[in-house]
Amino acid sequence: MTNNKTVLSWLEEMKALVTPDEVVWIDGSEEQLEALRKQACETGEMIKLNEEKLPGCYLHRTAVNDVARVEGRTFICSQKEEDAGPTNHWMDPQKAYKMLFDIARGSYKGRTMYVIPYSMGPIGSPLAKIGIEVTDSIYVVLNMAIMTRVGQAVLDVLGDSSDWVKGLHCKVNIEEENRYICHFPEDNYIISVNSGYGGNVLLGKKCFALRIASFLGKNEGWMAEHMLILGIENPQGEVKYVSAAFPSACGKTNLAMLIPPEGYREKGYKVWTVGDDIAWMRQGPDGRLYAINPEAGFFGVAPGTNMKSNPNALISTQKGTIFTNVVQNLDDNTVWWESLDKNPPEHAMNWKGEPWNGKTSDQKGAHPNSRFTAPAKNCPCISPEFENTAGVPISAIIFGGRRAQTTPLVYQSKDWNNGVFVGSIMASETTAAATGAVGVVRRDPMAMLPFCGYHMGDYFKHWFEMGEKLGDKAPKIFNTNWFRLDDEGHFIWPGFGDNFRVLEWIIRRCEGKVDAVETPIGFVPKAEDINLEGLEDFTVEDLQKILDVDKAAWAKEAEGIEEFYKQFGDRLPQELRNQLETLKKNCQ
Ligand code: GTP
Ligand code: SPV
Ligand code: MN
Repeated sequence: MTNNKTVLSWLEEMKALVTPDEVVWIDGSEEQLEALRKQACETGEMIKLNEEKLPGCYLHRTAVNDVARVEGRTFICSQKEEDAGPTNHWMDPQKAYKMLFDIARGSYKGRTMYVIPYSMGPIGSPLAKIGIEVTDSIYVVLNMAIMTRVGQAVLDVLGDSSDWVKGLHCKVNIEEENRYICHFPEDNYIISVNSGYGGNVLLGKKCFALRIASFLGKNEGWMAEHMLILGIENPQGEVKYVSAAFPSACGKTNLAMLIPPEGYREKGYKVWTVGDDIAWMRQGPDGRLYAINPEAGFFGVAPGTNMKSNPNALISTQKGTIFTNVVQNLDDNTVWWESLDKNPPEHAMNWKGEPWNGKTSDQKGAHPNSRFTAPAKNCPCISPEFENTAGVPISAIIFGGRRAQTTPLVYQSKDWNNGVFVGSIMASETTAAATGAVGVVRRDPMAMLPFCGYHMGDYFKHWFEMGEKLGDKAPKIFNTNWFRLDDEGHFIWPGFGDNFRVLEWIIRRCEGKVDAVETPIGFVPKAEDINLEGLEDFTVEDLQKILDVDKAAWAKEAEGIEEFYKQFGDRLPQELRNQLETLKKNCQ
């Protein structure tokens, strides 16, 4: 497959370490993938679903102790501990290599080593990067073949270059105590052991495209962000692109595939999906910021996805998709998850593979972090620019989180530097995407807390440097919160497709076409400038409630921010301290 010496010698090393019976290169051909699907079904690793209703679709169940990212067992192994920063777990690289190689040693015995050459980004794009993942899991191979571009073409583009990222994955035996997801940013190396869950083992995704790539981006002057990318087409056929960073399970896939509400659609408004999770962004020749989606598929949250909330996502999963930890409907061998429809199957298996009756059980059938792995090309609103090697120009960057209170529906930062501050103070209630308590407010700067591969103080500095470079061509920065609750604990804002009403305001702000109200935290819309036409059960008074900026609450928020900032010590850019002082003054 390749004569690349750096690749071949590393693979020799890996073979000697994990001692497989056989080595199989993934060439990207449909024949090879189909043979692997068959094999996985024979061993029970995957279940083939109803070919008529869900052609080319499969179900996989992970071990019950292996259902989400494990942040406590995720490490940045930089030479110096201080370079990993206070928000990452750190391990000495020499110690980590030894420990991981000891765990990996001999672990492929009796099994096959799959070698996956993959490209993050369109193959050959100047913005793309290459990785090689070695794994003993067919599930990983088949997911990587959806989520990334794999096969011979990648090696052809790589040629003799040593510019690629090594990835070793060993399932071993899914012991939680010995589960490690380790990154060696200075060596372009990722090692993941004792897990079979997506975010821990599809090494192109969070491990490479965010943790390793954020480090590369800092050194090379570009950005790797936990952001969706979408295009908004207006009735004149002009498309403006925005990227948005929300923490895990806070609405990126939903916003990326949004269908504008009735009224807008008739006028010709449309949303195009470029990406739903990760953006790589670089200054283009015209000085603007350009983004590509390094992925080729969607690893989306299943529960909550339905024909009303996100029809485009649901349609994307109707063929060639792998479902993980959802309900299996035994009557017709299809899948189900909470809120897919109002008709849960009675004769079914829950995500653990136990008999489950959706009509009578008081237990959830699908795991809250159950997922679908769907090819991007299935998506009805996939952007015509999806394969554009140059990327798309970004007009606005949106930060957002899940906050029951305090944060308004939308506000605009005063300028880039204030926008970096807004990103740095992001906070959100935790979700099922990572193990641990759900619903606890934590600070999650730029939605990158679990994904920044180096010191977060330096990451903030990098954002300021990017702003300087971009100057007046920099995207405008906004913050949104779809998740304000009323006194009874219901979401006030209808969300989903209706978020288009907020996107419209954002674009009009970028074009300088609409005024706003200055508040202590930034510019908030005048209530009359958010179009509420066609909304039922949502009044202008409701809107005013969620546009409100409560000075006392923000003064309290400022205290929390000050506390949060302390851990960064001298590596916190002075500019952020200044911004915080301004906020405090504004709230007096
Ligand atoms: P990751 O893949 O983990 O990065 O998640 P994500 O950011 O792509 O989140 P996703 O779009 O999958 O949404 C996660 C959950 O939030 C789902 O249960 C959605 O139903 C819910 N959600 C998304 N958008 C909205 C919204 O506008 N309002 C409300 N109330 N819920 C939403
Ligand atoms: C997230 O948790 O942000 C995800 C899913 O997108 S995972 O691939 O598990 O990271
Ligand atoms: Mn994500």
